[in-house]
Amino acid sequence: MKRLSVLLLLSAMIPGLAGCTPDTPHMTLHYDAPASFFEEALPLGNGRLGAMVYGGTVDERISLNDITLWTGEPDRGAEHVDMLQCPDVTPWGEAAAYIPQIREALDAEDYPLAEQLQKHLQGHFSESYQPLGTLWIGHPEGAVTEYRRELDISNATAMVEYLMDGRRFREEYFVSAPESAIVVRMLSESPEDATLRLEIPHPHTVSTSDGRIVVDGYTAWHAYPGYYAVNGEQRVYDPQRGIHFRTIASVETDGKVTASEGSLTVSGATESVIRIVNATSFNGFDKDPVREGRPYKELAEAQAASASAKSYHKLLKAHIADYRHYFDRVSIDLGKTDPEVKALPTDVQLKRYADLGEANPELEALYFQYGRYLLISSSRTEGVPANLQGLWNERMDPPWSCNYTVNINLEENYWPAEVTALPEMHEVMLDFIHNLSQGGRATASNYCGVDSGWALGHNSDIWAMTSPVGLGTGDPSWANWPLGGVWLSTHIWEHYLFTRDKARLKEDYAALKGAARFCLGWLVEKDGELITSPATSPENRYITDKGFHGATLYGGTADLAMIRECLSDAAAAADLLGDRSFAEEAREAISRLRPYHIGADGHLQEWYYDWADEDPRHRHQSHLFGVYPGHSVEGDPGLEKAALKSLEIKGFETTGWSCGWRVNLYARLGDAESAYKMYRRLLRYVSPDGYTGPDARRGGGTYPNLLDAHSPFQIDGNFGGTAGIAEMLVRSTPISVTPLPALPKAWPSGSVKGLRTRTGKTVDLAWQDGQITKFRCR
Ligand code: FUC
Repeated sequence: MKRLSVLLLLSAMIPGLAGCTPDTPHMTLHYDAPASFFEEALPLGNGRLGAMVYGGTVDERISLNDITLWTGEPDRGAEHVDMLQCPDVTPWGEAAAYIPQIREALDAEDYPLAEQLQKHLQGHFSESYQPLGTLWIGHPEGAVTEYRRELDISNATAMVEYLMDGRRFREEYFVSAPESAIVVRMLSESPEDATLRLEIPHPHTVSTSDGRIVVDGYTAWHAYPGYYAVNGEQRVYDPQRGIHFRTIASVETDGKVTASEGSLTVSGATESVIRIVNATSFNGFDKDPVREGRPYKELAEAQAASASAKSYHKLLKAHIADYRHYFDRVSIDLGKTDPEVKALPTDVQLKRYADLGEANPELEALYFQYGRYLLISSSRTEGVPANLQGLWNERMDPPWSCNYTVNINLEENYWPAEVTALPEMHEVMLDFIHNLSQGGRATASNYCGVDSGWALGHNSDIWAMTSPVGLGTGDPSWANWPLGGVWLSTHIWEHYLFTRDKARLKEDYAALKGAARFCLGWLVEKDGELITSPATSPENRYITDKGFHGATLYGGTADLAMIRECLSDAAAAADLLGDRSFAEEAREAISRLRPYHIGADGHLQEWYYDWADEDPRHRHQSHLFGVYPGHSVEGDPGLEKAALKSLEIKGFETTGWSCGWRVNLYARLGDAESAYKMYRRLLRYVSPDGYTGPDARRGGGTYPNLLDAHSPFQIDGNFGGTAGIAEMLVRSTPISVTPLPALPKAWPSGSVKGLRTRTGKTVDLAWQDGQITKFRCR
């Protein structure tokens, strides 16, 4: 490799990597110090591989992920339950027998008994998403000045630049989708040394030679969630089971590379390029990753060979072109930020935004586009959607197993997908729904006694597990909720409306119809109306008029809202695809569903009776499903007013994803100022979890790296926030488009291009002093 000494000139030649000035057209997150915590590091990803860049000057840390690296094996339903040998679990095949008993208890208004019996309808927990490891790069020590760390979301590249004892260093990073590789380039003005080491937290072997580190490892074949261990065991390993992987890190340099045990030393280099590839044996949700696994070693070798055959610039050019193909579809301008404020590091801007209530429309627009960036970066692997943390996780025992939580979180991840023109990313989730609909048949039958269609509880994993969780000891408020498939399936019709892709709808129709069939089998009649029994309203608890605090009831509003939506989507799809009798059957059921009720406080009633809430400000608000993401409240002024009242009771203090949801709810209800207030609340600065200084700020909001703080980190709030801005700017139904339905005073003038609508059309829009100056539907 030729020596490069004119470092700055070189970086200025590379689009997207040039030093950033306040006027740069690129959207960047930028910082004046390395990250000490995960919540300060910068996420990069190609939809399968992920990297978190810390930008350290002495010890550079890059956390690595592969979205297909999970614990576990294909979900085996019945066998799984028996295998666990948990004393509290009802044996497979016997759970549904409890349903008539629960219904009886509910008919007799014996809520404590119904609550207790619900525990018989609980199966195993999901498996856990795993980190791949960490690449450590050791650099010489010295005094650091002029430090800058940056993530350019217009190009999906990161860079770090600084002077070390007056010598300039620069590192550039990206994760290429066309090449399936993480690429790091290290540049220095004078010849320098560096050491490279891969730290892998799984059982593994490592070999080093010819400028390469090769790791072969495997994950646990089973893991229990952090809040549940059997015999103190969290993970169970067996070299003959579980997902296997090979990671290869190779270095190309103008210096010299020497290999020693597990590490590589580069000496006397001004330019080195590191390429990291990884392949796993995961071969689909229903394939044993050992016996039927992908040839991961060969795949990794082929990827390494392909990436090594291309120059850095070629790799970079292909990466940027690939990324911009998606990212450039939408542009937004919400107004200009004071250039002095914009020049401040992103974390400082975020703090001032919260503390001073400062106007910062460019930060608001950056957060919007960041959600799109994150979705493109984490959702491009067939059948493996973005999980609770997208794909960025460093922990072996991550919060909530970093799984798919379906009583809001997974769906919220995909709210921005269609409206911000990323339908390809959404298709990854639609493939996952298809997988769920397979095992979900046994779940519907075993846990719900419904022998048509499919059902899913509130958790899933890469194995598309569908059983309700809890192992017989879970609290029914979260463990007992079989409507995951019903909610998820509404994404199928949304995708059709936005894309008008009838061929894709045909592929997905069986899953949508299966979810609707489950609804028809699960509904029961009470006083001439169709309701669910038992029901829960995700994670909320009521207080009955007799003072009982519980979660199990009949006729919960959330269930009925989701069922209404699913049935009406299925009926519309059936019409389109000529399945007339099913359309009729679904519509007949809709006409008999118990309608919404308005409570004595003027709020949209969550429970069958107008009971009090145990926690009236609870983060979940599933009874408002019909407002957003559903469509059954829109256009009914009485219900809209009641929904607003419910939101008023809930207030503005809540977790990250809940803030994101409420932005959308307020926007859909046309309350622009509350939507904006909620958006600002979502962007409230939260300290990294590990930071313990006296000024630490906790709660829901946004971390320094603009990732969403539930807290802990959960990516759903980012996606909810992005969808929320879109919802404030354009509202659509299958036959109408409303520009600026919830424009706040804070954005008097601006423009947005490329938002998509349920009419199948794309919208470009500009406004000045609150008045629309341009509106184009194309
Ligand atoms: C649901 C939420 C929690 C969290 C978890 C992953 O259970 O109630 O707040 O988001 O999912």
